[in-house]
Amino acid sequence: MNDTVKPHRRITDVPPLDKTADGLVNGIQRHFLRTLGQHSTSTDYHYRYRALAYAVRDHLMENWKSTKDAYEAKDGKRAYYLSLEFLMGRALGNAVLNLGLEPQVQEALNTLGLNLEEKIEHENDAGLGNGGLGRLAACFVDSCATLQLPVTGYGIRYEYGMFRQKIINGHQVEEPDHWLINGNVWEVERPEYAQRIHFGGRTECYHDDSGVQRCRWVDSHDVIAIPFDTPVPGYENGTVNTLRLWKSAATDEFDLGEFNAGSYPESVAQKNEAEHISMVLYPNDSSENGKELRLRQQYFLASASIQDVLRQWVEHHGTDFSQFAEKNCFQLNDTHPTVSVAELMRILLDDYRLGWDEAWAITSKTMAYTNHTLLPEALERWPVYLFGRLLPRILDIIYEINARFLSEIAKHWPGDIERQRRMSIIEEGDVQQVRMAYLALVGCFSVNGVAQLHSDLLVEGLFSDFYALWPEKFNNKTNGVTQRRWMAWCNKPMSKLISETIGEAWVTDLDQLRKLAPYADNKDFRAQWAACKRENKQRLATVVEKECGVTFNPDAMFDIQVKRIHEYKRQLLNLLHVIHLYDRIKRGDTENWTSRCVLIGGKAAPGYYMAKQIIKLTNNIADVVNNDPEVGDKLKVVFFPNYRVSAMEIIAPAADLSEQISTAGKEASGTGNMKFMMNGAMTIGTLDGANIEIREEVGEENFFLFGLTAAEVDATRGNYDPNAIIAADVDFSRVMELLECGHFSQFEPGQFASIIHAIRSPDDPWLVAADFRSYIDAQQEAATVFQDQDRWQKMSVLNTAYSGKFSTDRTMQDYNRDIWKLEPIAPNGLTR
Ligand code: B1N
Repeated sequence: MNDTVKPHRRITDVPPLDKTADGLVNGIQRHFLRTLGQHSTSTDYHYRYRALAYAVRDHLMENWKSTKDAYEAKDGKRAYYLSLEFLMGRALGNAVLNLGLEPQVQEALNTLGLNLEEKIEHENDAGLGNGGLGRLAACFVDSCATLQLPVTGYGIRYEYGMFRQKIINGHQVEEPDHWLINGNVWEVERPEYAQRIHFGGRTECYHDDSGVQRCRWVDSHDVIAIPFDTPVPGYENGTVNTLRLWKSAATDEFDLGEFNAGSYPESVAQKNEAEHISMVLYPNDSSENGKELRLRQQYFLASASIQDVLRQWVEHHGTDFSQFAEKNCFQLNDTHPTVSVAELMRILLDDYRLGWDEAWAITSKTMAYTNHTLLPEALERWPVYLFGRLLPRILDIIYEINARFLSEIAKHWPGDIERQRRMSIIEEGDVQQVRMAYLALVGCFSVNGVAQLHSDLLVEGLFSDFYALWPEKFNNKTNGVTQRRWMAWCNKPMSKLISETIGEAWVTDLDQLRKLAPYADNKDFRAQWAACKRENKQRLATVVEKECGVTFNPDAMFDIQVKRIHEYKRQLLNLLHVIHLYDRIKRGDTENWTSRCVLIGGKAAPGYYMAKQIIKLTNNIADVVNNDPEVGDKLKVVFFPNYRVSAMEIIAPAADLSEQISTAGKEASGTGNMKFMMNGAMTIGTLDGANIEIREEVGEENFFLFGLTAAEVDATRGNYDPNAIIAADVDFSRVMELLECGHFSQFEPGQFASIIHAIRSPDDPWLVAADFRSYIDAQQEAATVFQDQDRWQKMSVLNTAYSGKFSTDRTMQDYNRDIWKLEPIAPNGLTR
């Protein structure tokens, strides 16, 4: 540095920020004029939102810095959440809430004649995830910041997030989600921490100076990973953690051959391939697609993140790794980042020249794996040839891990060749495959499922061989959601009523909601509660009117199923019930009728034919039902387009009935179920995933249960006769008749043949017909209870009151107690 004169002020000596409304007004004006170069007559093209966002962001920046400083000073253990998905949604409202700035922001905007709700709509969702798994990661980082745990999220900065869903003639049409188009106020680029990532090439073995044989990865085609950091604020506690997302870029060594031949533009164009890695999120939920680019993404994330952690380690501790495992923990969000196991080995072996045993001791004490699904189609396998071509050195290491592991198996179960074959990380067959889940099981010290049933099924089934070997590795961590976004932020009317009734402590201690339980018996309180729900329903009705052109009556029951469209989630069962209600109305069976507004929303993976058929059927049914004057207000049906985080913020608070109707044993946990419960909806559901725990908490009398259990589902396979079930049930027969006569496909004959076939097939894995009757009966029970509003509101209050377990604050405390073992660190000694 050429700092020859002693400075008068350090570059970081900035006067403190003014937290008043006036201070915010100044901030907004300054950013509008000076940061964004606008003037008062600018048409409002996002600039007013951005000026506000910058002004709010200013208030995060110093806390962000002091959080980093505090973590470094303490030099305690840290954890890293590695995930291909972070479904963050919008940041502005969350930042305002967590900073405790809402009153000032409102006042500042009043002063400027602006409206917060309206400005917020200008922010694109950060839709860097598919569904539950990605949103869970977002809730986790929120809770870690609130608990002041030193946890960093690592992911990919996709240029295009989850596609935007349009509905055209009832069909899903995908549009690219260019979410960064108007800039992103919430990210800070950190080119100084860029990392180099290898692909291709080959392994070379050599003898080092002391004659030890070593390997290295040579002739690789490298890509650069550039980090972009997003602040993750805790709730009013001075902590701001970091979400670090990697963008891919080309190195500046481009093809000289082309260049010499005078093809400068062509050689620069080759940079494309590198830049493609972080271009787009794969839109498959709970299924893999086996594309090479996806494996590139996985290794890109793993390598960049692990190198980043090692860089910081070496900066502070040099190349002594003896304490590394005591001070670091990687949590792998499903198998997607599991190549990290081999990558950490590679760096320790090849770059830092540790011996195998030492490197393995470190790696296997540092990595922890969360499984999110039992569905066989979601279990990742990569062809060995692809691995060998793309990541040759990594494949060597996986082979070595496997060889040592199999010899352990051989010692444990001598002569049990079949077991070795079953447990091998490499699956034999026409095409050899790397089983990513097994790499995780072998390389990690902790393996967890995401709800009790799911964790039990894992050790009984899919992972039973590994459980027999290492029972101590396996544990359950039931999912949760953050009550900051999913109650305090999105449900203002109820939050206010709750805080007035039991105080505000629930915002960081959700078990406090239990104090609401006695108020379920208080008529005045129930009336206020119902008024909040009605206000929320009115708000949703307005959105539905605008988006779908259908009028929802806020006094009807709002019956809602929003989640990815998948056969196992059984949106189809919901539709059969809707058809049944329609049939009852048409035949005049409407005594004591409970009016319903049915809302279904969710995206189908672009290549998932049946899921797309289900969307089309929903829209066709909606068309018939909503336009039949005989039906009127008794039943309305909509398919809510482009379901996403910001839509759920309006939907969850407005729900009366939450549809959680998956085939038992298939939904690992579910998290939408928790958001609805927290917001006072009743659940109609199967004994699946976290539904079981929801029912345990709220009591069976406050839950509409139906359907086969997981064990019964297994027993039903192979002796299932849906046609007999249909024939024996008059209501079901009538529903099928309406479907099969083309009532919902008047001008599209045969449109729903595949759906009809699926319902009638003895091989239907999702057993839709098996649960039809008990589902219809449970729905009738719900409708009857809804007529008794006193009773319904009481149940609604109790659902919220007993939702405390489903806070990610609890989930994170469980991970921390059993797996991470981190100490909370308060920057500047600040806590709440
Ligand atoms: O993870 C959620 C659970 O609540 C859901 O029950 C579960 O279905 C979901 C491959 C997945 N499992 N697996 C995925 C996502 C993307 C992908 O490419 C699989 N998502 C879940 C949170 O635990």
